[in-house]
Amino acid sequence: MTAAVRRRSQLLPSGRLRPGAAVSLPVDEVRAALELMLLSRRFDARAIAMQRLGRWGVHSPAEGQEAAVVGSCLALDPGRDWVVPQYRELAAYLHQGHGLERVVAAQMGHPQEGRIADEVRLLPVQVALAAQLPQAVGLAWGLRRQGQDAVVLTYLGDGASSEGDFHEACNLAGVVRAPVVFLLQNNGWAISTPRRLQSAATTLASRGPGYGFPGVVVDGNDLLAVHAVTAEAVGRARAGDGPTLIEAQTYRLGFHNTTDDPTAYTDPAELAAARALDPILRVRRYLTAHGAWDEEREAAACRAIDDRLDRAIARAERLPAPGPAACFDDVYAEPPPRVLAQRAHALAEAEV
Ligand SMILES: Cc1ncc(C[n+]2csc(CCOP(=O)(O)OP(=O)(O)O)c2C)c(N)n1
Ligand SMILES: [Mg+2]
Repeated sequence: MTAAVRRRSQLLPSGRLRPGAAVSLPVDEVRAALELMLLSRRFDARAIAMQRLGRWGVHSPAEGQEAAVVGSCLALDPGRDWVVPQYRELAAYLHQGHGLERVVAAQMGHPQEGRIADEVRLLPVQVALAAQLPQAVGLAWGLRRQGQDAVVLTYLGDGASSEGDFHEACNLAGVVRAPVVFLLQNNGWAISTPRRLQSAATTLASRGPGYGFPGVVVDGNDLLAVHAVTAEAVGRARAGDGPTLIEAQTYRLGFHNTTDDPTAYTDPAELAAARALDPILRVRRYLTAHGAWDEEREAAACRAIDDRLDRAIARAERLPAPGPAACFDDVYAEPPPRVLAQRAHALAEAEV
């Protein structure tokens, strides 16, 4: 095991299947996947519009990366497996059973809504880059030691793969053969730092074999290929064969987040080329060719999504305004004295 394996695309940009491709998702599941991809895309558009109105917190869109997120999370059994996210994986939170209305309300100023229900196998968003990865490995190892056959799918970016935590997590995962799948979304950028300045490694997946487990490069804009590769990695992990590092090569079509202006550092020609490879176009073409999608279905799906978003926003607006203590609560099971002191201070200030 010396180099990363490169997987051939299954779903070509034209929407045609590569001859001989072994498709792991039936058409009706691909249709459900497209609906989830559309939900992610429309959620992004709404979040950005709301942020510009001052009604929403900072948002990091997944635009362009929907196949990488949806294709991978659909390989999990949400009643058994866990997701440990970075911060751009809305579709995976929803697949695990975390409610859209909770995500919306948390972003609209209700931090207590960000709490994940005990029965949902999902850890919270992690903004401290790569800090989720040792936790994902610990979770996976612990589940295995408890005799569970659960798998942990954890997400990271190309930028996060330069952090020490990534390497420590991979090292331990390899040694203990933790049932974990590292899904590295290489979207070309870590804010304004391009991939070529991130690492001299030929591929980011090539680090896997260095830690004693497979590294796989996959077309991250190909829903079917991402799903097939992740399903295989999940199967290996479940069978006790240890971790896999998957590098889904995709492209960030939007900005890093709502505080960013990528026109200052991106090349419009590169962006236009990436737009032509939009993963949603590809799945739409595939389903249309199979008679499973048309303009009417698309319009109905978009209406249903917009209704869900409208309802979630209206619900968030009806919630009572959170008190000053809300951002301290639900962070620690047992808050340390420093946090308790800050909380008391915030409450005292609010009374003045
Ligand atoms: C430890 C740490 N260092 C720096 C930052 C600031 N920061 C936030 S996002 C980001 C880029 C992350 O890039 P990548 O991992 O590729 O994820 P992407 O945003 O592209 O999805 C940086 C440097 C941070 N959040 N945490
Ligand atoms: Mg990135």
